[in-house]
Amino acid sequence: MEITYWNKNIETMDRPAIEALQLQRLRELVDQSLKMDFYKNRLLRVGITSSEDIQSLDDLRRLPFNVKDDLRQNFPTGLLAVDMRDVVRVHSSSGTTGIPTVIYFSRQDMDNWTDLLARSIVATGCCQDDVFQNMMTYGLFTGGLGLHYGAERVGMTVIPVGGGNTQRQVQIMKDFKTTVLHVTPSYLLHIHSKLESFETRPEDLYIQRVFLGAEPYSENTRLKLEDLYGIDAYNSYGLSEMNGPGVAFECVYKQGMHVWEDAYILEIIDPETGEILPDGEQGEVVLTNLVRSAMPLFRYRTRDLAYVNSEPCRCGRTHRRLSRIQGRTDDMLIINGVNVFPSQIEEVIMAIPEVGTNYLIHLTKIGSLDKLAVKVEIYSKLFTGDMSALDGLKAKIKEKLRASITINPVIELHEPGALPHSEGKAKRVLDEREQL
Ligand code: DLL
Repeated sequence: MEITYWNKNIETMDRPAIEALQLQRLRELVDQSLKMDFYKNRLLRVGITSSEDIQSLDDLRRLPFNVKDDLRQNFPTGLLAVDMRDVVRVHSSSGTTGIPTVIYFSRQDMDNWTDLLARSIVATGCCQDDVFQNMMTYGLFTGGLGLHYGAERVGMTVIPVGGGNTQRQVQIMKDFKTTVLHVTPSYLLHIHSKLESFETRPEDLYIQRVFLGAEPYSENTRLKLEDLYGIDAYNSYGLSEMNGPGVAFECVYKQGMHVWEDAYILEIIDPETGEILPDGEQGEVVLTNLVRSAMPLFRYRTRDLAYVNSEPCRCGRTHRRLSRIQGRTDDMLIINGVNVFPSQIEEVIMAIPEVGTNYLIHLTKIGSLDKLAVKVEIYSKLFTGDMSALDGLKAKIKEKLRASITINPVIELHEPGALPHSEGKAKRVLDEREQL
């Protein structure tokens, strides 16, 4: 396989060089943070008074963690490290669960972020010849504009469609012979269920590669999408607090996402104790942004659960890889006392060929017992009126789920389009236990 790099020197740096660069940048970050009231108080409390206190990367663990609430409490400008006139971009989380979290970028920050995205895009084998259709929402969400700038820097032909309007998306794919898509996995699944109504077959499209991210999805969903469209799908991870996308991205080998370690320090911790876990063990992802001048942020607890693969990658990149996000510390469901991650359910149902492109996990309560219903859309050709075939399919899904999650779910089969769908991040769980 041909391997292309955006910045070969940095991407293939040996480990000691990466760590030396991280240490230098960490020390700069500490000095910069000591100039800000919020961080200064926290750092002084743990006895850090200057970058002299950071002698090795191990000293990172002396720094306190930061969490989403710290950003909220400092809304809107408490964590801004520069004059507002030096800020060239603001992004923010949607704020649907409370006060939004705001992220500021200086011109240098924008340049660094864009470069990380260009690097990510080239790692998947894309180049200037590609036509890039960006179906992520433009606006305060980082998914749209982030990749937009990165793709332009690579020199791809960028089509900034944004999310939604499925028929137009498909028409644009055909008109401009789009070769690369950026989209949430749930929306790409949904688009497939609509193709027939637009008299389009996947073979009529020119898509070769797709960047999937912004929401959790299982390996079986990736395989299903690759199969349905005949594409290569690459996992892309990031979060607004760490700029947005471009924290970690898969290379052509698709065996985990390279975390750009010249720009971020990655730690995996035990979410209960805060103890740092060795490579290979699953825990909470903690990230330090080493190159953001307008809004420094260190040891940020993401709540995402994953593990690190430090084996060398065949692509030659030396930056360690992050596994698929296995779930979030705050999305684990406790169903009649059993811990279940929605991703476990998705992993099972997406491997069943009859299951279509949408599903919903619905939780209710009957008396004191939790009831789990898994609603799945199946392909319309299966609704032939043969009830015993449908009953057989239900039983099959139920049995596979029971074997995996040890809970007996109720299975509902639906026609394509019957369940709510999203054009951005999907809401896969409807938990109505509290209200009942
Ligand atoms: O979703 C940034 C992004 C945009 C990433 C486009 C990739 C592509 P937020 O809205 O702040 O930022 O949401 C961040 O989304 O903490 C994860 O829980 C989840 N997430 C993002 N990428 C993935 C992924 C963007 N590849 C939150 N797999 C993160 C699983 C993901 N979860």
